[in-house]
Amino acid sequence: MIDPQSLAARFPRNFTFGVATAAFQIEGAARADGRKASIWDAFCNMPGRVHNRDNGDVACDHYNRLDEDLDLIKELGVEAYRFSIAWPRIVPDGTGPINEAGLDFYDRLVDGCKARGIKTFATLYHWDLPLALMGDGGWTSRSTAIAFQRYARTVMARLGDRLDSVATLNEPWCIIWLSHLYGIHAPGEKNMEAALHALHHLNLAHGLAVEAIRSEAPHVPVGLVLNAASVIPETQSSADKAAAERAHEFHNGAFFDPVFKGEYPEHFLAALGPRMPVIEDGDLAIINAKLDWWGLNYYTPMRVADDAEKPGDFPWTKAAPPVSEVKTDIGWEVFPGGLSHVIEDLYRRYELPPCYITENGACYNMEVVDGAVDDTPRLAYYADHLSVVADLIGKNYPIKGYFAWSLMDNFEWAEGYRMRFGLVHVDYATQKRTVKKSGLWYAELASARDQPTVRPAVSAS
Ligand code: IFM
Repeated sequence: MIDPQSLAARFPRNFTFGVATAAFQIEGAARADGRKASIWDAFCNMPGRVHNRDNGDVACDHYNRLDEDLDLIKELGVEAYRFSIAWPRIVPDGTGPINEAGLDFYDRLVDGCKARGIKTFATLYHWDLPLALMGDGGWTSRSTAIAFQRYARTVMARLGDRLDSVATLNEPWCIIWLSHLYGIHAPGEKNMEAALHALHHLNLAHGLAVEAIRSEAPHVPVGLVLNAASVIPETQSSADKAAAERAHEFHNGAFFDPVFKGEYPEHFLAALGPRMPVIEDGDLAIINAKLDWWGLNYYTPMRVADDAEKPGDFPWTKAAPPVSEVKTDIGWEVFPGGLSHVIEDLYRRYELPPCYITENGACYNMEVVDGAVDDTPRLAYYADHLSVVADLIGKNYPIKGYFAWSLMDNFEWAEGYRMRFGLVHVDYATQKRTVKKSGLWYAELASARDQPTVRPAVSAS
């Protein structure tokens, strides 16, 4: 087992270690205090969409266990908590009346963090679009971007004085391709036109939200969290390398290029531009607003090969087999080298601000045995990926912090509750939390920089 103390010693003293969650995945209380349905509530109700027809009605009951869970974060010894704010709690219909009770909950969350000395990293959108907005087409409609700007302004006016950081969106790739083209996430659309419309309106929503954040709370550093693909060609053939470039444009460039260069990628635009919505004058300047930071969510590489028959739409690639035999319980290849690959590649392609690793972690489904959870493979995953982060910092990449995904087991979207990513085990029948072996290890790591010789006072349950 990698010694957490010596790993911690490889990070600068001002490096932030944190844990991350998202509202729909943990809060539950789906109908409490004025919250209305999101697209995920509806998706969960549709047969065949979510494993076991699991839903977010109760989840980890975090809404009702807020203080207990904030105590848990404190016990883990981390400096920061990355959470998301549920739009359907704040503006239940997406537009129209503001729900004060929803804001009150996040007031308590933020104050609770502050009282415990935990920094607050809020994300405004982690996929729970108010269902009412689907009446206008959801993200395919420009009006959703306008509604998001108003929601962002509302949140920042109320919480901005106590946030240490804010992200507009979590993982645009999932919101667009996974949800509007591959049909796996809500709203379950499988249509390129829909995806391309949603793409531009989501990018615009990001830019409009940056404007709103800066006008309401100019002191709060603002960023965007991207699950950039670590695109690796199967071979070094020119066909596979060209395929990897196309894959980069499609999976990364569609988001990075407008945000960091103010344009859509060349080949992407040539192939798909005619099916995009009208890009109004000024849109790209809004989207291209300078950011204070960006977040990378990394789990596994994307290996691609050329698809010589060029079926269907750009980018005409096919999946290449994994190189490592090691996989997590969700079937994702474990390859820490993909993390350094994607960071090095993206800093070569773009002028990027400082970075936080806003998510990294592993799915292993070990259960509690005699009051403990032995999830050694998760611990090894963390140690190996954190070691890569330390190497990157050693090479002067500006990585400022790392958030483990996730604080606790939670609703893993289309996989329901069967896939577990937590440092803390959740027994969904009793809501009992049990810190796993990986959680105890992460607590030692996070606490090590402040008190190099003192072990954190955290127990397994
Ligand atoms: O659980 C998700 C999270 O909501 C977004 N990033 C990836 C995680 C694991 O799939």
